[in-house]
Amino acid sequence: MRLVVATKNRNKLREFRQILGEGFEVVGMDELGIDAEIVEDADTFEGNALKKATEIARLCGFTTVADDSGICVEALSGAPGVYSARYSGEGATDLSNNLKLLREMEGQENRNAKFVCAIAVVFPDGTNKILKGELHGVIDFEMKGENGFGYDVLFYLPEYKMTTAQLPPDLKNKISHRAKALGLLKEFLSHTGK
Ligand code: ITT
Repeated sequence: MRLVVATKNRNKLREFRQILGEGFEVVGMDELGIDAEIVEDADTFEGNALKKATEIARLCGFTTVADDSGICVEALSGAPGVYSARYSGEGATDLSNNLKLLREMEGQENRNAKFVCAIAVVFPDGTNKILKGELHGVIDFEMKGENGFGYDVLFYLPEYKMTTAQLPPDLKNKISHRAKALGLLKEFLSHTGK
């Protein structure tokens, strides 16, 4: 099945390909020559995912999926949440975001956090479905690991004694928030017949 993925994040696209595996032709916006700037102004992951998928589906006419994801930290009242990509402001990078998160967590005893992923799929007939996955962990005291992207270097999983940047990519892609949401998407698609 052909799925257009409405993302500009190459790391997400790579994880989509690894998680969905055979049976799915994952097509990025680059490959279709689409360079739309979508304003992510919803206050939920679901709202932003649906907005991205709807706009790109309208432009390309194919079944389109979008991922809106981020990290929610208990001690920070759920921040950075939907603002994860731009946590440290204009021109934010993974490094500047992680440094800001470490600063905000100084002196915090409660380091519980979760990764959240909302996946929206929009079909050519305009119908849609939203699926969600979460992964629970804690914010580490220093950055560790080379794999993954974003906040993986700070997201520690006590049961594996590693950050998600230290996990082998195939293991992250079995247990992650994105893997859970895409697992539900696969199940949904297998029943819809669209
Ligand atoms: P698109 O909107 O083009 O898909 P984006 O990077 O802007 O790309 P989001 O708005 O969904 O995507 O922001 C998600 C941010 O949350 C991302 O930039 C990372 O900082 C973080 N994030 C999401 N999934 C993650 C993961 O699996 N590991 C680490 N950080 C993650």
